Amino acid sequence: MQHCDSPLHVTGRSEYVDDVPAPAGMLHGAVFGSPIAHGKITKLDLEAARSADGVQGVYTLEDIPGSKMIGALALDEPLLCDGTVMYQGHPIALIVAETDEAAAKAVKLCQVEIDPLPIVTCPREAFANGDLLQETRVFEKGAVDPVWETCAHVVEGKIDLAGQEHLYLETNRARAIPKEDGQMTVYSSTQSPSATQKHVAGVLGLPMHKVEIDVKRLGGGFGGKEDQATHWACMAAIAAQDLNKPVQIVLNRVDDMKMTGKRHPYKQDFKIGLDAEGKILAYEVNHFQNSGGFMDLSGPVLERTVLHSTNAYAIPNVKIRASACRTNLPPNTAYRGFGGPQGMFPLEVAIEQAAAKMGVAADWIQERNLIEDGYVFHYGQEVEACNMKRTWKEAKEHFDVAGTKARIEKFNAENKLKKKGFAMMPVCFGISFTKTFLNQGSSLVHVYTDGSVSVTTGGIEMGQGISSNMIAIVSRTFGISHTKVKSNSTNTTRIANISPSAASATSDLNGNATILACREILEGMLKVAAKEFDCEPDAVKIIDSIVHKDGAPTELTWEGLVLKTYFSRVQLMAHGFYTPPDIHFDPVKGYGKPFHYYTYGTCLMEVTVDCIRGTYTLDASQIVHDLGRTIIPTVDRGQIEGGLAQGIGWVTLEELKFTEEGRLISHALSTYKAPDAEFMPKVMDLKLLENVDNPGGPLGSKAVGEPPFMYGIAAYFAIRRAVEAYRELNEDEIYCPMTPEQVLLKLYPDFKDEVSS
Ligand code: LUZ
Ligand code: MOS
Repeated sequence: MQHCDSPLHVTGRSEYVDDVPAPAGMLHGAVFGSPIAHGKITKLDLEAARSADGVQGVYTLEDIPGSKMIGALALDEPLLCDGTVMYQGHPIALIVAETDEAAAKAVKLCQVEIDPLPIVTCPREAFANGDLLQETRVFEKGAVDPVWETCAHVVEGKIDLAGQEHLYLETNRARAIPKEDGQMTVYSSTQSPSATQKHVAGVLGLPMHKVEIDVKRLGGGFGGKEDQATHWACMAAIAAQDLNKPVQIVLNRVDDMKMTGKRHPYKQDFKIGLDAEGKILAYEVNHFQNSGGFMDLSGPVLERTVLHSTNAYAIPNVKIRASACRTNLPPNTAYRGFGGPQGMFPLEVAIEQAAAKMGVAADWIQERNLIEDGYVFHYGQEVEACNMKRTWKEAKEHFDVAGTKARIEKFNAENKLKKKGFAMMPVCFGISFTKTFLNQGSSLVHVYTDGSVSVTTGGIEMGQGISSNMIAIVSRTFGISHTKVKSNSTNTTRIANISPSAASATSDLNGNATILACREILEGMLKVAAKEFDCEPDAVKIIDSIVHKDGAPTELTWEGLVLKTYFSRVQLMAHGFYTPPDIHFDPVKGYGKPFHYYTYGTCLMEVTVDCIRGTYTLDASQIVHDLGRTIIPTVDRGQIEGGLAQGIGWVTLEELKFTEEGRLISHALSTYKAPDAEFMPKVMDLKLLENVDNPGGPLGSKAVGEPPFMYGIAAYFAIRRAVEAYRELNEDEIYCPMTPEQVLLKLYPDFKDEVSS
């Protein structure tokens, strides 16, 4: 089986929010955002916009009939600005007009005067001002302070880690359609239909049962629509309710980039201590998260940063401090990895610098410190069924790391103006929402009398292939062809209280729920068959749509049995509910067993740097990954390659640049460069770990969405090492991403002085 949407995607027939023909009289919304990053509004003049051609409605905070506040954790964010603008692009007013051109024109007529307040874009500065979104958290295991003096090597440093734009192909959008009796249906490009439902109901002053959210599919989410699709759905619904007409909001690319939050940039201080044999004895890191103007998901993102700060390494003494610093940037949010990548990066820098000091290869230190069964993380969870060392060892052997290293050494000795670099990246990523209550999934399976089957779950199809996985799970659980199964849109009327499609857990949670629903139906069907054959139900099995008795095929088909079941008045639909049984986490103490299990893998990366131009090519990525038993191999491969691409983008080309005034200057595809097919490694090898199982995942599978993102970090160090083969580096602060411009400045540091003077 393959990703079942592929034929639709490549022929342009897959439907997104605004592909469905517009209902009669549909209006279009556009948003007026703040021109500056911080200040108090002294005068807002919307009269010119209100009387512009085609304009039907203008809305500010006062016009919201119900709750004016939204927010994932606390209702801390006014849906429209409450008089204090917190970032550039902060939505101040919604304009609704007959066409989107008219709405966009009217936005330009909005006038605002703002008394500026000091703009803070650096999290260290916000921290120094005491401007935090939550109290600074400290996590400790053992004690680092007494250990430093016992270490043979101690290294300290500072990091400036940039954020990342989600760059989903489909920008944020929603279509709200008023229905009879004050009801509202919203078609939204959201990863969190129930959160959207809750907030739409809240701002409209309606009970949740009067609001229906329907999501066919997303053109990408990557976390950017876990919490921040809500705003546009709420705005469209407010206007739709007021005007009693359908209203659609589709953000253009520039507005989407300016108005929505991104991966959190961090500033970090680290200190690492090792013994003479390369064992890490102590690690201390201080994370200053650049949270942006409101909380959004910053707290949980920071929590995952803390949990993954030691990545795949066993370290006896750990101290982690983490602060969510309020700045005048858009509220930063979930992004594939959810703070995990930012947790792992500084430890890799620390290992890199320790290796330089010790005169050894970084992977020599990495290898000596990998986790294994029995290791207890700083948050209390013990590692079981650990495949970390296995993936590392297989990567080294299968892809001949020794040979690669020798080849690179020879190349670098023979070439003056081209240098190669090589890096390894181990990844251990915890699977489950760290907010334990979110770990629940639901599924509704219908078997129709012709034998066709439909499945609806809480999972959102955002290109990742959740629909295909659900179809595969139904088909395998029933023993029928996947062509008999269809997956439906995600809809809050059919499934209640849906957790976001996030945390890599969508297939696990909804897939296990789907298995339970199918089993319930199957149980009834097999009883009907057993009665027919006069045998026990366990003697009956469906294989390839044929009913088997005692292992031998009968005349009875799936379709035949479905009809018999129907005529026997036995149920052919069921709802399944699943939650992983064994997880618990005390968020105050930061202690427990937050993860149902871990996924493991190792990535190798080889690059070549052009030492005249500062440009680089990625020669090869080689990955050994633990997928458990993959459900659909091509779907999982797509996730691994896509995650790798996005991770590589984060540490190489994608430079999210804000000015000191908080103005995003990489706010379009002309200034923000993401990897393309051409840029990706020339060789991309993937080896799946064999003979592995995962009792925690549906059909023995493992979650795959986020872990491969962090393989991309290898590209950063491979490029760095290639540069170091040309010239010794001397930096006060490590900056990421490693753009070609950065490489050029590293290759020719005097040139930098010339430029700045
Ligand atoms: N979203 C969330 C996530 O709300 N909680 C999580 O723990 C998480 N982890 C990864 C990605 N999204
Ligand atoms: Mo996410 S970062 O929406 O799994």
